[in-house]
Amino acid sequence: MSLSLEFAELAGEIAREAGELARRRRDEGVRLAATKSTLADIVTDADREVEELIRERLRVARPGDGFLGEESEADTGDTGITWVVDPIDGTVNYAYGIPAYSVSIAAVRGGTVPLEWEALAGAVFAPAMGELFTAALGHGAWRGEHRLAVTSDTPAGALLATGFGYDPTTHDGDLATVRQVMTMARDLRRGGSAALDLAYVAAGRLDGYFERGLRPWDLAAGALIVVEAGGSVTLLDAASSRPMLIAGGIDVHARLRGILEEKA
Ligand code: LIP
Repeated sequence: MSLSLEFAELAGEIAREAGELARRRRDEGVRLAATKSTLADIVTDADREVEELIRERLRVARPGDGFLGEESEADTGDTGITWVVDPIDGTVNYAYGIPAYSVSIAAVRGGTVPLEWEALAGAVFAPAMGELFTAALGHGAWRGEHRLAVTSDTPAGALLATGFGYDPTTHDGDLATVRQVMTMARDLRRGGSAALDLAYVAAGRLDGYFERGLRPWDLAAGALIVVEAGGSVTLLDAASSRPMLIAGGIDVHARLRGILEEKA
């Protein structure tokens, strides 16, 4: 079995186990553990517990690999492989009891600069919906046993998704971006989990997605799933503090890039 397929299988297994833990903790009641960059940027006890489980499973299965997670110390490892993990993506949804949250696990090689790395495998598991999205480099993207493909035709305009950061001072600029992008859209969705938004682009449930300010763990698995489903993913203003991620089928990605590069 190729390394990417082996990693995709491992990521999927761990994402399922971690997601079931997150779902149990949600049913038991969620406790706020702390706030981070702003009052709106929360972390729950479950975020930390789920990341600890994922980290321990990877330590046993892949000793020496690096780890870059949202809620714990980074570790560069010594194998050249790094696991990029968001234990609960869509944390605010999770805290409010909205089912659109996911566990995102990716294996990358060649450093941890988003999209400069070589993504080998990714898994996004949505516990409340019981859906596992996976991709292995060169082996396609899947929802369970179902092969995924991005959309290619948007005669009524593109169904797009986006998101907004935790810093309220960024909202005006992001809303101006939405106004610009709506010229190519039929409608807009704001799901609250970047990993799920990307998985939905890969599954053809969205035509495209754009969002400023994502962290590596928000996008690592979902970006590979989109590419392996025949789509394109680009980080505009990659060197800035709030790079713009765009994702979609080839045509939608090109149209998003045309509008957003002008704006940048
Ligand atoms: C979230 C992203 C979402 C974004 C939120 C937040 P978290 O990640 O998945 O797309 O709009 O601001 O960054 O914090 O739930 O892991």
